[in-house]
Amino acid sequence: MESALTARDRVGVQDFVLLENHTSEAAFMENLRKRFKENLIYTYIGSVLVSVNPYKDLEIYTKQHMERYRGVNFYEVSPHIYAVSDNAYRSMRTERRDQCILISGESGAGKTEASKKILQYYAVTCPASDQVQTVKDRLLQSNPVLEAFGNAKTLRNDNSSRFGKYMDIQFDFRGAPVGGHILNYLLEKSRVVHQSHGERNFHIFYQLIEGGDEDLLRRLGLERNTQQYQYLVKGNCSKVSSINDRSEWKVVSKALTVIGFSEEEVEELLNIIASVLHLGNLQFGTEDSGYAYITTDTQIKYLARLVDVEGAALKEALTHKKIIAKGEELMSPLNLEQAASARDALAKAIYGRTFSWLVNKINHSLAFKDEQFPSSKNTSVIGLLDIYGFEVFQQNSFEQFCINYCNEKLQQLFIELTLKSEQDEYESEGITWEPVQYFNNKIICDLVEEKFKGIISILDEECLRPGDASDITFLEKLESTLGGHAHFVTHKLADGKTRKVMGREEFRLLHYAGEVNYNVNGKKDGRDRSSGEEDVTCQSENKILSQCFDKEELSDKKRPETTATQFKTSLAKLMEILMSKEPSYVRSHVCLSPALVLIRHQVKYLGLMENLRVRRAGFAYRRRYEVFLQRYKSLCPGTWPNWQGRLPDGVSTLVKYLGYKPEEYKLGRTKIFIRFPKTLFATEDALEVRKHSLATKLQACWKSYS
Ligand code: AD9
Ligand code: MG
Repeated sequence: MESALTARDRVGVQDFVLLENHTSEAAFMENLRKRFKENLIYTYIGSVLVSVNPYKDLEIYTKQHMERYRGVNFYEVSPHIYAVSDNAYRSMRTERRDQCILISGESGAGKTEASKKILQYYAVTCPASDQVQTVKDRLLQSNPVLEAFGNAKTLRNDNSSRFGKYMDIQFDFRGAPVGGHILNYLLEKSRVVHQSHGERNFHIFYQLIEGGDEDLLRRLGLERNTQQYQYLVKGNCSKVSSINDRSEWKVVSKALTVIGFSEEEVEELLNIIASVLHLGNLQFGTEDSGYAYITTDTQIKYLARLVDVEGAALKEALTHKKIIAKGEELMSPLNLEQAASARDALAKAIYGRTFSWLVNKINHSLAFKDEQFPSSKNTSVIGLLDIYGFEVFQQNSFEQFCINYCNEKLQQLFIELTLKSEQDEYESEGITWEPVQYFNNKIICDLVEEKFKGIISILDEECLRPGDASDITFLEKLESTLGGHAHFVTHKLADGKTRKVMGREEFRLLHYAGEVNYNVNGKKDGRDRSSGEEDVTCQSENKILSQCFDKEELSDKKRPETTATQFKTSLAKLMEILMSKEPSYVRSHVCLSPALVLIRHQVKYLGLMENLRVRRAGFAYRRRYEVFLQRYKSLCPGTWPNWQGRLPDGVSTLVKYLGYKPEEYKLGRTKIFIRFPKTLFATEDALEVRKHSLATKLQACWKSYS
């Protein structure tokens, strides 16, 4: 039999904290490599789960695996996403505190897969009844629907999330899931009308065309050939070997029914999807006057029928712009280029708003319903955050800017909650402590979001300023305000010369995760409203569209908020939500074996080494005295049934009685700090023994050691 020592040599340690040479990056990488070679894709840093994408199906997500992690302490079993799920669940139940699980990592690292595994774990292991089963099914089925409409093939990931998602799962007092709620963040709408080479539009378009039955396609006026649609051919990549659009279509159609979409709603939803494709095929010609006219009447016919508006109104809306002159509304004609851009703007707006409608509809279906669960007034929540990962492409636009800004905010939260708060806490609790240096990316968050002088403020100003504002004036403004900032670079050098490697329409941000050049082309269009073509959608008899395009909102003369500002506000709210919960972290990595070069970079930017150093020097667990005493007082005659003296004295009496060694714990001002998880587990076990009969316990122990 292999000895424990040789086994460790082969498979590495399951917690980086246990590495002998814990501060060396080489040792860290070696441990990751060893484990990955053995298909051990999960490793801990304390309670943070580090994962490496295996890019193959491992037999580690079976029901038996789920059972193995259920109700078991973190360190008793090998690291797993189920251990994190179970731990959050148990903390929620025992401490009645809302939890969140934050999954971060680059695009393609496995965030979405991880969030699905967590949800599956709860669906299988939590208590069930008929009503709970309906909620579980709906929670699970929301995934294929949202992925169909919000994911797409990119160069980095065949199923890349093109929207951010935060999902709350609500549990009742028995720990059964009774509801859910999804918040969605900035869908990458530009993909609807344009895809880079090797990328696709959102999955749903291909699924519909490949999987929809003949009758349906006829009704929608579609051909079973993706090559026919301008919005689907830009990336020259409609077939992807890892994707079966036809079978996915079946999955999505079924999921829509499970969630509770009526036949009529599905029909209207598909009418909209088809009408986006027809819009893409609209062509314009130029009249002698220089203005655009529509040359493809069939498309107009289909469009008018599918979204239920008058063809003439649609034509007018797509070739004219509404202007107000001397208090009067006039329709001013557009030239060819303007008309094409109005068409694309309308397609993006329709798709974007339909996506929000979809999330809304799912939320209605998931909403906790009092009448179904009358005894569950007080619910607790576990939130799952699966947001687009940091990404760099050859060309990076406004959307990459938002995605990467979002990742900066999440890194900031990670720093706040793990590195900084941990060190701050030792200080405030009066625990002696060797501070660990780390890079704080707050400087980059400020660069983007600071009032008046951050990039978003400058963008707002340029977007809303009437007159000569353009992409270039925006860049100039950035240069004059931010030139010289340590994380901001443009083609201009301080001595007035220019940087050869950068285009004139670009600026570069030095993100915590790497450098990215952003193109300012079209940045100014980061507004959510287009000029007037949307008015026509208000007239639509399609129920979804008429809900999406609210007449009152569109006629509101107030300056609309820019998309960037809306995004900034929604991220700030998200941070508040996350801060109010107890977090668990999953840090996922893309794998590029065997070189692991890419991983080294990711380890660096995810701040894992700093995290490890803080963790190693610190304490695995901390509990407020009253919570600790309340939970374990029954284990010591001196503290049972009630401790009358000072809380720290009670805790001290208790832990001495339990045999804690001085190096295992420290007493702070309001909390006890426990260095090793195993100490707390031993205490938890003692509690179990007390709660259950000794015989059952012995049996369980025997099982776990045999
Ligand atoms: V993005 O930021 O949305 O572009 P994610 O979400 O981080 O990205 P995703 O979860 O979609 O990545 O994973 C990418 C692919 O890796 C999946 O489609 C799977 O093919 C593969 N993957 C990820 N995790 C696992 C896993 N635990 N086991 C097997 C996996 N394959
Ligand atoms: Mg994803």
